[in-house]
Order: sequence, then structure tokens, then C-alpha cells
Amino acid sequence: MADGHSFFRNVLSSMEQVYLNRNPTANTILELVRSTDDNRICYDHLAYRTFGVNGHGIESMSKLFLDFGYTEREELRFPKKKLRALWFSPPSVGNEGSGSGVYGPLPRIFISELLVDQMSPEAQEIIRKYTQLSGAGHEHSAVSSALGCLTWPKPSHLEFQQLARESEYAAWTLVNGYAVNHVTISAHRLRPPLNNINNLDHFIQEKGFKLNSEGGVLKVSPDGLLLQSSTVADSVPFEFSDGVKEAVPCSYIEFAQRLVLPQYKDLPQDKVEEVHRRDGFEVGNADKIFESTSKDQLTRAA
Ligand code: OOG
Ligand code: NI
Repeated sequence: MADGHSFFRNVLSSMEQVYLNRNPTANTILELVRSTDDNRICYDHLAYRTFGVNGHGIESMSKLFLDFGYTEREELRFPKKKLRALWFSPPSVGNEGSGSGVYGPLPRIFISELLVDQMSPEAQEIIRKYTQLSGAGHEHSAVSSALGCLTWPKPSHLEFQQLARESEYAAWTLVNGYAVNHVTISAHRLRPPLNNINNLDHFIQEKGFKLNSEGGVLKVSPDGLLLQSSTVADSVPFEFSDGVKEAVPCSYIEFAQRLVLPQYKDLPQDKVEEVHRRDGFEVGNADKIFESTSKDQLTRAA
């Protein structure tokens, strides 16, 4: 994909704008990192959540990316959470960009889906009701994400609570729909000292932001080469269909540092590119990062 293909980047930019407007923590952190670093911020990946039922799952959101040159990569499974995910890599040609964020190197894409068939009959009933009410909404997930509106009507407070008891992921998706779940700052592409994720984490915590502590703040893949951490999601006011007003979890921001693969360890620093680094995702890390929108993390003392 040539960079002249700015339609695609403009779609990403609208999705990003919705995310920044709704999530003050993410917005402030991006500004802080950008200003301290006076560098361009590169996104490692963007993430979305979906309901895996009748076309509303991963494929509803992946279409945009496949149409603009992305490649489907590995599947990740989370049996306890009743989730699965796929990730997609950007086109290798013309993906560098000249700007920051969505106008920089194109990010990987991480899309997950709830395995709706495995939920209780009560939960399935709620999910099937709203996905049916959305009609052909799933064909227009990118529009929904870029506009920041749901493709189905707002649920009642009771329905939200019922889902949340069984799956916080399901409840999140019911009220946030196709909104960007998080963007991830590529830590290794920042300037020192913030190119080290531990320094970045300390910097963020010193500024008073709470990081997801599930299984420890820093999530490390078994090979030691993929390091990830994330904030706890912001809450936003939400008015349910029955008039109840309550804050619901919205989105968070993540940091990822990809270390150089062993076979490239002797490359001079200035010759190291993204392709020489650990690619992909890790079930063990992801399982804990999902908790960034959980009640446990949101209500935990800093
Ligand atoms: C996704 C959590 C997993 C990663 O990078 O492994 C993840 C989510 O919360 O929807 O972001
Ligand atoms: Ni992520």
C-alpha cells in the first residue's frame, strides 16, 4: 500500500480521535511521552473487541485491514475467558509513514472475540438480542469505530450487570462496541531513557497514573523478548436505556518493548530495524492485559 493511500490512515485517525476524546489518561500520556521525547510516537498495535456470533466477531473488524493490505497471522486462545484473538501484520511496502501515531509506521492489529456459544443461556440471550438489533451494523464496524457510536441500541443497566457478572469482556463490548480498546506505544522506538519499558513505566507512575498490576506490572513472554505493560482503563459516564447513569470502563493505553532476536544480536544498534525484533503476541501476557478494564484493577488503590 502506497502512503498516498491516506484514506485508510484517515479512518484510523478518526478512530484514534474518538479514543483520545474519551480517554483522558491515554490522551495525557501520549502528550507527556511526545513532549519529553520530542520524538514521533510509533504505535506497536491497535486493539478491538467483538462478539463472536453471526458475523459480528473478528471478521467484522478485520475486513478493513485485510482490504488495505494487512496479513492474518496467529491465533491466540484464552479458554478460561472464553475468548480467542487473531493478529494482523501491516503491509510491508509503503507502511513507514512520515508522521506520528497513525501517520507513522502502520501498527499491527489485535482483534479478539467472545466465544458467545460457550456463554450461559442468559448471557447469550442478551448478546444475541443486541447483535440482532444492530442489523447489518457488523458490515460497518469501521464506520462505527470512527464515529464512536454503537451499532446497536444502549442496553439496560440490568443487562449490563448481568453480562458483567459472567464476563467483564462481554459487558465492556456491549457498551463500547467497536471503539478502539487500546493503542500501544512502541517503547523501543522512543529515545533513551524511555526506550526501556521499565523507565517508561516509572515515568508514567511518577506522573500519578496507575498501571495494571495483574501478575506484576511488567508482562514478560517466556522467551523474554516481548515486554508489555498498560494503564488501568478510564471510566466514562454512561446513560443506560432505562435512564440509570453509571460510569463504565472505557479504554486504556499499553506500552510494548520488543527486544532484538538472538540471531541479530551482533547487529550495530543503528542497523536494528523492526524486522529484527521479536514479533507477534503472547497468550500469557495478553491474558493479564485483558484485565486492564476489569473492576478489580479499576477499583484497586494506586
Ligand atoms: C486485549 C488484551 C491483549 C496484547 O497486546 O496482548 C493485548 C484487550 O484487552 O482487548 O492487548
Ligand atoms: Ni495490546
